[in-house]
Amino acid sequence: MAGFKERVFSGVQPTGNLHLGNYLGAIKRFVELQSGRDCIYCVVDMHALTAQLYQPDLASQIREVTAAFLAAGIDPKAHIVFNQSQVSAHAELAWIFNCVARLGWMNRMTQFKEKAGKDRENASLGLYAYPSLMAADILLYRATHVPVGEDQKQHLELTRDIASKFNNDFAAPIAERGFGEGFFPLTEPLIGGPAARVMSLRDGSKKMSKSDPSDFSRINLTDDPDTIAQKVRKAKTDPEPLPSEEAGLAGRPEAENLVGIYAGLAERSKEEVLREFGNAQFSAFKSALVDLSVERLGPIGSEMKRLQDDPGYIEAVLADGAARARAIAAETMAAVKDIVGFVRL
Ligand code: AQP
Repeated sequence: MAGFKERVFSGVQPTGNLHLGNYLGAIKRFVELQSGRDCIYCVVDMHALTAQLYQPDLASQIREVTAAFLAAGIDPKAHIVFNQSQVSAHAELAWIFNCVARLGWMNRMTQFKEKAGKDRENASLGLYAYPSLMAADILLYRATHVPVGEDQKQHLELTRDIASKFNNDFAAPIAERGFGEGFFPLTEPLIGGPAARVMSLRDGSKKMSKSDPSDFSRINLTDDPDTIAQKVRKAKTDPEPLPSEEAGLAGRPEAENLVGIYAGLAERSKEEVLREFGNAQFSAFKSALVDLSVERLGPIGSEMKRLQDDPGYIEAVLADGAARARAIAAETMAAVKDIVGFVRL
């Protein structure tokens, strides 16, 4: 974005069961974006409270996501890795954004509707305000790009709406302070690739998700090779062989999902995968998918376990990242408070 320093920000919730969807849709892409860019990757532990208030294993889940970042190849010296609750400015900016965001905008958020389900009256205010905190996470660092899975697209649109309203409503004090282009960037989502939306292995119409009660619906990053093999072999399919072109995947969500997973792991397009496996039976394709999954995920899972056995190291990484994140956040918040008109003493 013109006028703004290119900066990448993204986060993952420490809600347990990190899975292949989190890896292909987000973490793998975090790793790829590191070269030549300034990246900030956050374990969004304050968001995790919206899933379940008391999580006895929250601290170890925070360490698990950090370990996944590092094991996948994020360099915590060249970039910033930290957990959200260590930088209180996330909550401060979120409050201001709660006053910027309109109820009409929030009421359109489909993730809230899905997660609140039928018992909406009993959902927490935090779950409802989740997208406003997410906008604060991103804009606190005036990030220009956010790699996310497809499920987060609407939240990124809301982030742009919040930035735009803030820039417009406070146009005069923003201009007075020399932020000609607006104070916040209109952040661009980076969504794409063959695995931007990985589906459940048990039901091709449902997203692969940490909270699915069936462990067979997902491949966890810490699954051992035998478990990965069992889950892939049991994955739901249909009776037809694979088509040789992408158009042939229409109306076959389970086949499309497995081909997308293979393509994401192999760093190839679905078209290329089908050129190799077109007309193959699922049994043969699944064997190849098991081999590829074990080859790509095995080293990440074992490195995660090794790192998790050294909580002191993980916490040192988080402490260093938080100190560097706090310094950027403090600059943004000082300017925001001046723009809004708070008295800073
Ligand atoms: N199935 C998926 N396919 C592709 N990307 C995905 N992501 C999540 N699921 C898929 C991406 O992973 C990043 C981190 O997600 P998150 O943990 O912050 O939140 P989430 O989207 O709510 O993840 P889950 O696994 O689905 O958890 P629950 O079950 O709690 O809802 C994001 O970039 C997300 O897009």
